[in-house]
Amino acid sequence: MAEAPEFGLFVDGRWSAPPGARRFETRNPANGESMGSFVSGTPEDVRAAVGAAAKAFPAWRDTPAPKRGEILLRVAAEYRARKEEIGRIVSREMGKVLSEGRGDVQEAIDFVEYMAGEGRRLAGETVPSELRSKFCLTVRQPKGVVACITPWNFPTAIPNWKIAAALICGNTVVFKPASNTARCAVEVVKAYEAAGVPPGVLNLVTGPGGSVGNALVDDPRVRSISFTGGVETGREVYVRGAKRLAMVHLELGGKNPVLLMEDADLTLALDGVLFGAFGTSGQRCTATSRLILHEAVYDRFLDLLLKRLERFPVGDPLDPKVEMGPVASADQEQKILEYIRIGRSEGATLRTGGEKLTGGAFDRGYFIAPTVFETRPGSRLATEEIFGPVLSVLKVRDYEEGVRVANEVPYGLSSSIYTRDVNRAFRAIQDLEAGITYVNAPTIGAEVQLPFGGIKNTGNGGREAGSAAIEEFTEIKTVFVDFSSKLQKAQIDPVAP
Ligand code: UN1
Repeated sequence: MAEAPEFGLFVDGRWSAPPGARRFETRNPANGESMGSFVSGTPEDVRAAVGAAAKAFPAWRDTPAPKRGEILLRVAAEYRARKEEIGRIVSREMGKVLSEGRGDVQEAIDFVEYMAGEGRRLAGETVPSELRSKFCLTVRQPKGVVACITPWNFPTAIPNWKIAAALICGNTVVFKPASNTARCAVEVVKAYEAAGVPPGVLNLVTGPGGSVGNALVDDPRVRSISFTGGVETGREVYVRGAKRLAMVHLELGGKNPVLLMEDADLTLALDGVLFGAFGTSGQRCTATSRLILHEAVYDRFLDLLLKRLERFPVGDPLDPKVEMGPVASADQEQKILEYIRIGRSEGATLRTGGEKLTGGAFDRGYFIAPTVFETRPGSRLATEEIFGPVLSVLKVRDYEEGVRVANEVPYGLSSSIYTRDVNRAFRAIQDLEAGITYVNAPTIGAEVQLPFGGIKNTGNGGREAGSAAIEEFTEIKTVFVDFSSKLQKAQIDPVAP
């Protein structure tokens, strides 16, 4: 087998590998192919990267935002020119099918372009004063050095949601990607390098959460941390950050329902549920992991779903006929198989799948059959995040029960209702406890120009993407300009009409 290409850390505008550095490899989850060898960063590497980011901050902050935007447009052009190449790397390293690999890169392009435009907005407010000859306004200022800690499931899109937003606002960044998509992270950063981002403005440190992640979160020079990942790690990041009063933005899990009512267009819903549940092998925070089915269409829809799954091509993600690739890693595979065992042991009815796929090419990767269980509200299968191709189906009598079941989980990211009743659709928009609600569309597929995030255990109240990203990465400064040439006392001076 060819030697794995070696990649370094990117600190202060240079790729380098500390002499004698420990290394790790990433591998294609479909066949074990090596995707590269990466530096297992240390707390010392983190200190160097934060130092470079801190040094670069004043000049980047003072670069006019529209000029920062021009650099982002060049980043987007790089991704555009290399979309096919990087899309294939995404599919090979993470396992999503190629159309989705390309989509991942497209989402990065969309967001970077959107943020480039923000360079000409970054709006504050102007409001009246209670005194004469006094002007009140707000301006947005960058926070300083920010840490972007990202997951493997959208290995080019999510890093860019954070990095491009942080940079347009004038922050400098230390980027710590999930280890099993380190190669994608290198490609993410290369585009910024090629676009001429000044040294130190964006730094990449690969390596484990225990050393790199914790050192970043604990570094007093890092003002703000943006983290997407699992709830347990998110909670730890929040607590560590809280100890030194850092800002922490969290995007965590989901257990997203499709509420399918008796008047829904079943053909439309069928495509939506299949894509929502089994797209990206169910490894999206937004994946449809619960199908809440009205009893009047329960049997009919379940039959349609199972029939489609009889010929649902699973295999090599680069094969255009394949609809679902492997899951991303051995750990993922174990965790998903464990949930399948839990489902069986708590008495859920397995309708299809429920096993690792074996034989032939399957033996070289982590393939799990698309799995459907009939489950009960409150069961572990129906309430805990699995992050895999496992759909829980729940039967309900009416809309009210459907909403109760939809809301019974500790998460609140995405949600969906299929109905032709416009009144009910609007009620669902009010009733579903989630940061995102789709009407007649699955729970996945958010667009970058709108805020993204959730309630309950999905996060800690913030949103990313859209205009919300600007909130995440700026401080507001309130400014009072008194041009009366005398001391005026707010709340005290009488002002005659
Ligand atoms: C995620 O799974 O963390 O809405 C992000 C979607 C994608 C982003 C998902 N645009 O499904």
